[in-house]
Amino acid sequence: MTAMTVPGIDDAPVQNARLLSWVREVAELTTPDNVVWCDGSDAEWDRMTSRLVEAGTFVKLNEEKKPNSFYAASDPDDVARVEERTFICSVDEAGAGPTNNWMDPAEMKSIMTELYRGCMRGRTMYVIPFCMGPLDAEQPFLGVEITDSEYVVCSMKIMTRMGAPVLPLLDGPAGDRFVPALHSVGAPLEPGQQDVAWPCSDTKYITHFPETREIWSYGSGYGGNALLGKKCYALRIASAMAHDEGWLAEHMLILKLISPADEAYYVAAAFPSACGKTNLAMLQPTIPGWRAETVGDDIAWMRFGEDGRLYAVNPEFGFFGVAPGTNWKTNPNAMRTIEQGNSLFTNVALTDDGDVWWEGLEGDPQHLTSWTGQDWTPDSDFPAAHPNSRYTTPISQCPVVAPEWEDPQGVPISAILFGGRRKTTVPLVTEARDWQHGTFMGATMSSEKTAAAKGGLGQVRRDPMAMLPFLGYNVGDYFQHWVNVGKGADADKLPKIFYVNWFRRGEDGRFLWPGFGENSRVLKWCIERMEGTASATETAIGYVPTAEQMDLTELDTPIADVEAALAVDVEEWKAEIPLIEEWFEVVGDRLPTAMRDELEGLKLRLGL
Ligand code: GTP
Ligand code: SPV
Ligand code: MN
Repeated sequence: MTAMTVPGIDDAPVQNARLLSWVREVAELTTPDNVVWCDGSDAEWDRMTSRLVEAGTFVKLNEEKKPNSFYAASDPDDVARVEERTFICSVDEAGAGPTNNWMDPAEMKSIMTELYRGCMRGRTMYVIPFCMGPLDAEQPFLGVEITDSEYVVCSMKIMTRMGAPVLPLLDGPAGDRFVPALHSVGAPLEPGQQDVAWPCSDTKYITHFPETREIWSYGSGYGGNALLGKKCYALRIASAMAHDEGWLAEHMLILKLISPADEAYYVAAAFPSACGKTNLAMLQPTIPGWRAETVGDDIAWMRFGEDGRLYAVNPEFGFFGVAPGTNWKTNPNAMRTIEQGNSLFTNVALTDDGDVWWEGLEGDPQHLTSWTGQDWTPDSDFPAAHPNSRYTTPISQCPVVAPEWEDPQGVPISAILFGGRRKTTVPLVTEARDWQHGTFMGATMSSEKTAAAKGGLGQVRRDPMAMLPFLGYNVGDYFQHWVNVGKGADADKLPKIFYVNWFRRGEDGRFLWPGFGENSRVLKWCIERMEGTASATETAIGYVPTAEQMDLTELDTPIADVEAALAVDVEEWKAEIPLIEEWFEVVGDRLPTAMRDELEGLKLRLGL
C-alpha cells in the first residue's frame, strides 16, 4: 500500500522517530480533521485566541485594564482536579501504593483506547512540544502534549516553555526521554454539529504509566487535569523519575529572602493545594529591611549540587494561581503580574466594563456576570467567582521575580517549610530537630480540604509533604526516599525543616495570625535559627518560639492571639496521635522504621 501524505504527520517539523510514530498512531486512533504542530509564536496565540472568542469559549477583556487577556468559564462540572478519577497504572498494584487509584496498565489502556477512538472527530489535533525547566539545562525534561483543546494550547504557552525552541531538543540527545502526554476533552463533533463553549465529557480519566513515563488524560479541559506538563508530568511522573534517580520532585514554592545585611536565603515550602504557596512565593515582607523575590510558586525539582547542597529548579513558566482572596493587600505582586496582561482568567466573574472580579478583590461591584453566566449583585446568594477560579499568567511578568529564576543549576535551599490548613493543634511554627524528624513532620502533616479538588471541602486529611494527590508511586517508598536523601547528605548542608500553620483559629473562628506579608516574621525567625541568632523553646513536638522570641515589632495583632497561635497544647497533640497511627496503618508495611521510631519518640515526649 502506498501511504498518502498526511499534513502535520508526513511534513512534521521533527525527525524523532518515536515521536513521529506516536503522533501518527494517535491521529489514526482519534481521527481529527487536522493535525497542527504548535510553534508557540505570538501569531499562533492570536489565531488561537480569536478562534476561542468566536467559539464563545473566550471573552476578550478590556484592553486598557487587562491587555491581551481573556476570560473563560468552564463547564460547571469541570472546575477542579478530579482525584477519584486519577490513576497511577504501575505494573504492580503495590507500586501505586495505598494512596493512589490503581488499574492494571494494559486494562486501563484498553479502556482508554476505546474512549479515544474517534474522539477528535470534527476537531483539530494540536501537537505541543514543551520543556519543563530551562531549555538550556544539561538534561532538559521534554514532553509532547497532544490535545484537541485550544484552551490547553493557550494555557501551555503561558505555563511551559513550548513550541519551536523545543524542536531541536527533541531531535537531540534528550529527545529519547520525551514524555508523551495525550489529552482529549472527549467531545467529538458530528458534521454540522454546533460546538459548546467548554467541551468536556462526563467520563473522565487522568492516568499515568510511571514505568513507561506516559500520561493519558480524557474528558476534562481544566487545570491539572488537562495541562499535562504540570501535575501529571512535573509531579507524578517526575516523582517516579526522582525516586529512581535520587532527587526530589515536590509540590513546593521557591522563595528568595534577602536580609537587611543583604544575605540571600532560598526557602522551599510545601503546602497543600490552595493553602498559600503562591501567596508566600510573592511575599511582600512587613518587617523593615527584608526583601523577597519569587523563584517558583507550585513545583520544585531538587537535586544535590557538587558542593553537597540541595538545589531547586522551578520547572514551570507561568503561574496558575487561585483568584479568590487575591488582592492589592494580600498579594500585591500577583496583582501587578496580571495587570500587565497576556493572561487567562478561568471561572472568575466578569464586570460590566470587561474586567474580571472575584471574592476578596477590591472594588464594590454592583453588577457582575458570575462564572456560571448569571447576573450577580451584592444581594445574590451565590459566589460570583468559583472558589477554585484561577489566573494563568507568565512568571516573567512578576515584578519581584528573582533574576536567577531560570538558572538551570537552580538555587541552593537553606530551609524547607511544611504547612497545612489546621484550625487547631498545629502551632504557627515548629523547627524540626533534624532531617529525619522533619521528614516525620512532612509525612504526618494534615490539612483541611480546599476547592482545588472536587469533594470533601473542609475535611481534615493527611496530606504528606502536600503530595497526596501528586505522588507517582508508593507513599511508604516515598517516605523512605526522603529518609535516604537525608542519610546520603552532609547534615550541615541539608536544609533545615520547619512546620508552619497560618490557619489556626480562635474560638470565634477568626484567624489567630494575620498571615500574608506578616509571615515574613516567621521566616525571619527560621533564618535566625539557622544563623544561631534566635532562641526557641524545646517542646514535645520540636522547637517553638514564644511570642518574645519572635520579632513582632509594630505587629497590630493582639499578643494573646500570637501566643495562642504558638501554643503547644499537649492534650490536642495527644488527640492527634491516634490519627497519625491510623494514617501509618494506611501507609502499611512499606512505612520506614525511621517513621515508626519518630512516632514512638513523640509519644514518649507527650507522656504517652
Ligand atoms: P495551589 O495553586 O492550589 O497549589 O495553591 P497555593 O498553595 O498556591 O495557594 P494560594 O497561595 O493561592 O492560597 C490559596 C488561598 O489561601 C487564598 O484564598 C489565599 O488568600 C489564602 N491564603 C494564602 N496565604 C494565607 C495566609 O497567610 N493566611 C490566610 N489566612 N490565608 C492565606
Ligand atoms: C493544585 O491543585 O495544587 C494546583 C492547581 O496547583 S491544578 O493545576 O489544577 O492542580
Ligand atoms: Mn498546586
